[in-house]
Formats: sequence, C-alpha cells, structure tokens
Amino acid sequence: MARQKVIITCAVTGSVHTPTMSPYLPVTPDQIAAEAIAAAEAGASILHLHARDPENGRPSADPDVFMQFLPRIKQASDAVINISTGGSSLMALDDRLAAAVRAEPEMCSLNMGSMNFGLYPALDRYSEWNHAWEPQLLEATRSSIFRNTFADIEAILVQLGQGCGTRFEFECYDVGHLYTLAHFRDRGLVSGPLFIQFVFGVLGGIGADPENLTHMKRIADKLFGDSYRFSVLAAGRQQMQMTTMAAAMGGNVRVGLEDSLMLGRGELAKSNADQVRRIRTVLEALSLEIATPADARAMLALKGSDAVAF
Ligand code: KMH
Ligand code: ZN
Repeated sequence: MARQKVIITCAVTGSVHTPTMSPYLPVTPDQIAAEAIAAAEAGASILHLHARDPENGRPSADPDVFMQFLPRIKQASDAVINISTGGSSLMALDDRLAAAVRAEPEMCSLNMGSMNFGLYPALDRYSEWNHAWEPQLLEATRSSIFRNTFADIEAILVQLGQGCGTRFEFECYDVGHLYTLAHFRDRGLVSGPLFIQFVFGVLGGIGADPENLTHMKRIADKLFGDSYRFSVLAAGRQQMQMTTMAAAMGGNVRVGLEDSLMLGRGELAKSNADQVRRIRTVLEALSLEIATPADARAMLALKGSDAVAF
C-alpha cells in the first residue's frame, strides 16, 4: 500500500501544564488563537484545543471562552479544529462537553477509559508558583480519577458523533482502551476510518517505551485492520522520539505545548509552531509528505469546516 501523508496535530495548550512551568504557554483567547494559527501555518493540519481562564490560566470549560478563539482560528486558517472533551481530569463530564456541544466541530477528542492521571510529581520541580490554583490542581490529581465510563463514552458518541457528525481523536492510554474502542465498533457506535491517538507517558497510562508503541500498533492492527489510522503523542521528554518512531512506522504525529513544553533538552519551546517545525524537519528528512487540512479531511472522512456551528 502506498505510504500515506502524515497528519501533524498540534495540541496548543491543554490542561496539564501550568503558567509557572513556561512563560510561552498560551492562556488568553488572543494567545491561543495566535498560537493555533501559527502552528497551522507551520504545517499542523489538526488543531487540538482546550480553553483557559484568561485571568489566571486555569483550565476552563466555559463555552464562551472557547467562542472567543474558535471563530478567529477558523477565519484565519483552514486547519481542522478538534475540541477536547477530556477538558481537565478534574472537570465534570457535562462541563467537559459544553463547548463541543455548542460548536459542533469536525473533530473532538474522546478518552477511552477511566484512569489515574497523575500530575502531582511536578510539585517537586518548582518552589514558587504564579497562582495558588497551580499546586492545588497538581495535588488534586493524587487522589482523583479521570472518569470516562462506558456510559460516558457512549453519551459522547451519541450526542456529538451521531448528533453533530463530529468524528473523533480516540485517546488510548493503554492497550485495554483499544479493546474498549473495538467494543463500541462492534456495537455499531463507531465506524472507520478511525483516528486513534496512542498516548504515552501519562502517569497512570502506558509508558513512553518503543516496545509499547510496537505492541499498541500490533493490537490495533489485529482489532481494526485497515479501518484505522494511528497517531502518537508522548508526554514530556519523549515527545520527539516517540513521534519520530510513529512516523517511521506509518503513523501520524501530535506535538504541541499540551504534551511537552520543551523543544530539546533543557530548552523551552518558545511557541507551538517551533515544535511543529521541528517534527516537520524530521518528517521531511524521512522523505515523508505532510498532510494538508484537505488531505486530513479526506483521510479521516470529516464533515468539513462549513458544517460546524461557529
Ligand atoms: N493531555 C493528553 C495526555 C483530551 O484533551 O481529551 C490527552 C488529551 C486528552 O489530549
Ligand atoms: Zn487535550
């Protein structure tokens, strides 16, 4: 089979990192819009988006905040807009879904299982914080559960998938999540081409080891055959190694400050676009072609940007 073009997803801000950790983390609608547009210009064909409280950078699920940047990004860029339904592991499901339900985007993330999601080890790396909420949020992940029950997943598939024609970035943090996805496929609630994000390096999920990537792919091949495409994200230091490995194995890549604040060892990324350009350089060195937004829409059978509600 001919080698497919590579989709670069950029996850622009997320809910894992906090303002103390990097001055380059975008938090206001202006910053999120500018970073997303620049990432798309650098080669990202999918933009995975979260919102933050413009005052203090705390993860926010407020649809009004999303609506301050979604239309601007759409106007300035043809990239596919993908809204997180993961929000933050500390948010309630209804809150996590509110922005996507309002915006009816082409894509949403969908997390494929309940799990621990430990951010608290970062507490040891900083002695002073810009905001009191930062250490409180990190500490709360020691005893909270990132809830994604079968009923939660089904509700998202019905409401956003069937209801709005939204397709999904299926976030799989472990091998069991692939079997959960196959269960929903068997029940007719999802159909190909599936876009499966293998997530490595979250504390509570599978580790960022090359052996785990080959195993995730082996099992996904067995469960989904040629009705899926995979992409890889790795949290923190392993971001570029694991995404490079994914590309060499025929997969797609996700970068962005949601997943890692670094560009290289000891060097903060000054923008999301810096990371997009870095992985793009790697892909081009491997003689791989980068997917345009139109390519990504065709590869993933998306409904198109004229069918969203923003
Ligand atoms: N923060 C990533 C590890 C989501 O937004 O739905 C996973 C993620 C979840 O992107
Ligand atoms: Zn996310």
